[in-house]
Amino acid sequence: MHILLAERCFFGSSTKLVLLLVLGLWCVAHAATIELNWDIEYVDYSMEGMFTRKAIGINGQWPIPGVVATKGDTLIIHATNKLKEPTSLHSHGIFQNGTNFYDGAAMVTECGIPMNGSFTYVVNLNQAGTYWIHSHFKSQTADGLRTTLVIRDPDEVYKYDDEIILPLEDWFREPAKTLIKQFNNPDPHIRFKPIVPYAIIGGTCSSKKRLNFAPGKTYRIRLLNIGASFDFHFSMEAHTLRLIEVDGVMVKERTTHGVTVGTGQRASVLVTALNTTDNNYIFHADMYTDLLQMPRYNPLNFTGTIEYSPSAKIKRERSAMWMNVSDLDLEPLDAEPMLEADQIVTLDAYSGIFSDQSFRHSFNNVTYAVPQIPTLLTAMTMGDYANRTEVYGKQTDTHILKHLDVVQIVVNNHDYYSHPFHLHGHVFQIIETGDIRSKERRVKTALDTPVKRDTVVIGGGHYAILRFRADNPGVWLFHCHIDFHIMLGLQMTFVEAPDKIQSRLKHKVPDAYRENCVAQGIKTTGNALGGSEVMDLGDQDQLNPSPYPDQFESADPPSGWMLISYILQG
Ligand SMILES: *[C@@H]1O[C@H](CO)[C@@H](O)[C@H](O)[C@H]1NC(C)=O
Ligand SMILES: *[C@@H]1O[C@H](CO)[C@@H](O)[C@H](O)[C@H]1NC(C)=O
Ligand SMILES: *[C@@H]1O[C@H](CO)[C@@H](O)[C@H](O)[C@H]1NC(C)=O
Ligand SMILES: *[C@@H]1O[C@H](CO)[C@@H](O)[C@H](O)[C@H]1NC(C)=O
Ligand SMILES: *[C@@H]1O[C@H](CO)[C@@H](O)[C@H](O)[C@H]1NC(C)=O
Ligand SMILES: *[C@@H]1O[C@H](CO)[C@@H](O)[C@H](O)[C@H]1NC(C)=O
Ligand SMILES: *[C@@H]1O[C@H](CO)[C@@H](O)[C@H](O)[C@H]1NC(C)=O
Ligand SMILES: [Cu+2]
Repeated sequence: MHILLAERCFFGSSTKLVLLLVLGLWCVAHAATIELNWDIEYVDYSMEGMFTRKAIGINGQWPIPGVVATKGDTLIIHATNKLKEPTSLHSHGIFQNGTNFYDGAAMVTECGIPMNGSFTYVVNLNQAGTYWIHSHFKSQTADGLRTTLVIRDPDEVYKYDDEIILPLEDWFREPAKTLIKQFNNPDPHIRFKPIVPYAIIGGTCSSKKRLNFAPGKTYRIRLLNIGASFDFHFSMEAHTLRLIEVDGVMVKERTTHGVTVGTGQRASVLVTALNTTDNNYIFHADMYTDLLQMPRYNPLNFTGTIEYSPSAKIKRERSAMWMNVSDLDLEPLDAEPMLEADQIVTLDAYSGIFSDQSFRHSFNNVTYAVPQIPTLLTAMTMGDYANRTEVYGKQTDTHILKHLDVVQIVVNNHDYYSHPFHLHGHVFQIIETGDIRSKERRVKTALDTPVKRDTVVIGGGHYAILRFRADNPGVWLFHCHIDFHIMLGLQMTFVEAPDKIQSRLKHKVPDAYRENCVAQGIKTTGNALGGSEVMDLGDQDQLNPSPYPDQFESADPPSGWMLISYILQG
């Protein structure tokens, strides 16, 4: 029923309202140091008059204005936490090379900013491309603590006249905590209760969104999926897209009619405007809702306007819009050769009912639980024990990487829906993808130069083989970027070169970092439970929830579909 309500605003494009919110929202700066004061606080956000709910905003605003910088700048964010719980800020895709303690992953690389506390993040922006900033404390990203970070390159390879920053976001009526409670319920009737995702495109309701095009000009559209869970497919009627960037990695130009941007991913496309102002057209930002099991509403088709003239009529022109570009078809401009693996880490992603009677996700049957001491502080303070995985706690699912080894990650997704997997501190080469069961696969050969990304979407029942060089000592998470799946345990930890963490990073940690731990009663030394020995972890069950699966779901969609269709129709 509420789907119908939503249609008035979200599934039509008839409204004549002109809202030129786009670039006005984004603050532009060119200085070598960009210094921002961010009060992180609750804001009432009204979804175009349809419903109002609390969002986590900054300085009283939501959507949160984006940051635009130039390669080589330093971004300094003085963050003050005015929420009723801790918080943190993660710069997604930024390597934090030598500054792992500014990566913002709460209880992994820092203790989090306490209530009423503050922290200053100093982020070196020496990578050009399209990035974003979001909370890495529980599910605050889903509640809105997220914005765009664009780093322009003074020596841009591709030429264009103008730039459009187009964040694609899902949004829900319910706060994330309520949804997580639903999603980890063992009872499928509750777990699959229909929920309605809304879309916010470029900071507004898609049907009100105008991309203002001038004849003959070439635009770089920076697409960023900064939502909580769903992939978007972007396409433009009557226009051709030329894909030039994925996740900050410039690629050889590739022509397409559509591009899929999974949660956490970014893509830049060049689009040359048509030569007349006779017509306006439609762009699509269609949302894939596979994991909701509402086949009738998958995809949800959101559309907005490509506007040449406010008085022109919309001309529909459907083409091969559903085309995707496969990662395996892309080549990075830097032409880095394929890496040879030194070390292999296999991660099997399963979900199911765990022994605490809740539905959870897992890698290798371990559902992630936060340690009592941030993993980075454990690595810094445990001397030679830092070389042993036990010290980090079984449920952080820690793998230790040797400095400069090439690491191959094999990810097998045994769920029936896709997950967007993200690695902190690195980009990885995508070497191979395929179907786990049919063995149908696509492989890069040694002569190829595989594309690199920081987030890869792996389809249901599919696998991917990824490689990266461990040349960035630190503690880096690898996790699904669906906020709800992080909360349900689909996350693991790489501790990269513990000896280098101790020799290079330990002395660089700012005082305020430890003070924020002390303020929350979190110890700043010791193993995952705060002990001083490697073996005194005791009963692993102390880290809730208990890790043992009772029953796993199969890679096939469960038979709840009928039920859901019934609920929707009735
Ligand atoms: C934070 O500040 C508010 C307002 O001053 C106060 O009511 C609250 O108790 C403080 N909370 C903590 C944890 O210090
Ligand atoms: C627009 O006109 C110019 C000059 O006549 C031509 O070179 C270009 O190909 C045209 N572009 C399109 C999209 O038709
Ligand atoms: C969205 O468009 C696709 C392709 O035209 C169609 O298959 C699908 O049913 C549409 N979704 C909805 C909810 O109408
Ligand atoms: C494009 O990608 C989406 C999302 O991953 C997928 O659901 C869809 O089937 C793909 N379309 C094609 C034609 O491969
Ligand atoms: C995880 O559980 C699944 C399903 O019970 C089982 O097939 C698999 O072997 C287990 N994997 C590991 C690494 O224990
Ligand atoms: C980090 O910096 C070192 C040089 O100090 C460099 O060799 C390495 O490639 C960098 N790693 C990343 C991921 O940027
Ligand atoms: C760990 O093992 C490596 C290789 O044996 C060694 O070089 C290093 O000093 C050890 N200690 C730490 C903290 O990494
Ligand atoms: Cu996921």
